[in-house]
Amino acid sequence: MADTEFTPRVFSGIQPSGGLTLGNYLGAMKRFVDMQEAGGFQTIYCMVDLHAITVWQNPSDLKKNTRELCAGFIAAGIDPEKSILFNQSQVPEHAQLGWLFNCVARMGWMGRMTQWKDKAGKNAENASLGLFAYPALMAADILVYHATHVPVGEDQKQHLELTRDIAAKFNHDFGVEFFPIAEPVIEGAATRVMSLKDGTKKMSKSDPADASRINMTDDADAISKKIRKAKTDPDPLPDSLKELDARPEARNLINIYAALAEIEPQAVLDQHQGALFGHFKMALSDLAVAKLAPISTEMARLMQDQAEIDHILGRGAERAREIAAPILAQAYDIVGMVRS
Ligand code: AQP
Repeated sequence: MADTEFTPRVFSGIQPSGGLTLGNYLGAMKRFVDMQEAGGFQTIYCMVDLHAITVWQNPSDLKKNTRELCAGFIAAGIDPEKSILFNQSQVPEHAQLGWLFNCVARMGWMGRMTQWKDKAGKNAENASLGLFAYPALMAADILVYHATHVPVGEDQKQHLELTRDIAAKFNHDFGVEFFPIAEPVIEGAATRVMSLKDGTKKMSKSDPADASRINMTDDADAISKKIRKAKTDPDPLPDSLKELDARPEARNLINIYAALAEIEPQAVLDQHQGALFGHFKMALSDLAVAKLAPISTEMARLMQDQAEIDHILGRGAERAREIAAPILAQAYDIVGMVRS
């Protein structure tokens, strides 16, 4: 079955494993909004709470972070009428298809995942089985909707390749062409936003150092202070991107500026070449505050009505199940489960 026979459908998710960061926003959420608005796709966005618990989450924080993430999606421009917006655990078909994929994926495939190696570290014996199986559940998240396009940051590229391998192996093993081979959509200047303290490390919501990231709940003062204190170097900005190859912190700030201003990184250099970082950081800080403060204000407003957020999540889950349930039923039938 050719890809074109599948309904063009976008799926992506974000873990409620902490507060939303600028990395999640620029690398994922902002592009989710673009795909919602582009038309031509049905868009499905998920708070992947089952993924979050692959490492320890305090239960009350998990609930708060899930609702805050939902508020973040809406404040950033996801319209729960245009897109389907829900949390993963309210759609049991994800975990049910995930089990089939646990039986399709191979241990060796999982063991090669860099995120597994990074997160389990030297203490793999003590890591949860869920952390190891994470990419099989991620494949189920995508394929339970027969999603054809998956917008993600660069760090998820390897997991997306594994999703394609799982779909292909399932189709091959059972002699069907049932699951689409989903396309990763990794685009823009900010596919990998780096830590403000170390330009070689990804900006991450679970980094213990708060100064390493901009949180989407940070107010104008906090955003300015973090940008002012971001690690840089004493050299002025060059006129070509090539000259930033050995200056990862400088390159990161240029990429952030470009993504926020929706221009190419080279255009940022064209505007600011010769500037010292003291000056450039002021311009970046003004831009970041102008773009992010309205989102954090709206998130705070939405968070005051928890019942409304829960209602949106519940309604989104119902709509998601309408798509997922028949696809899961067909997958179970293909595998040979009696459906009576
Ligand atoms: N720094 C980043 N730059 C660009 N994109 C990023 N994403 C995450 N960090 C960056 C993208 O955001 C989406 C959701 O990510 P996730 O929450 O599922 O998990 P993650 O990639 O592991 O993000 P974090 O912030 O690092 O979470 P923790 O600390 O809990 O592991 C994905 O599309 C991701 O690519």
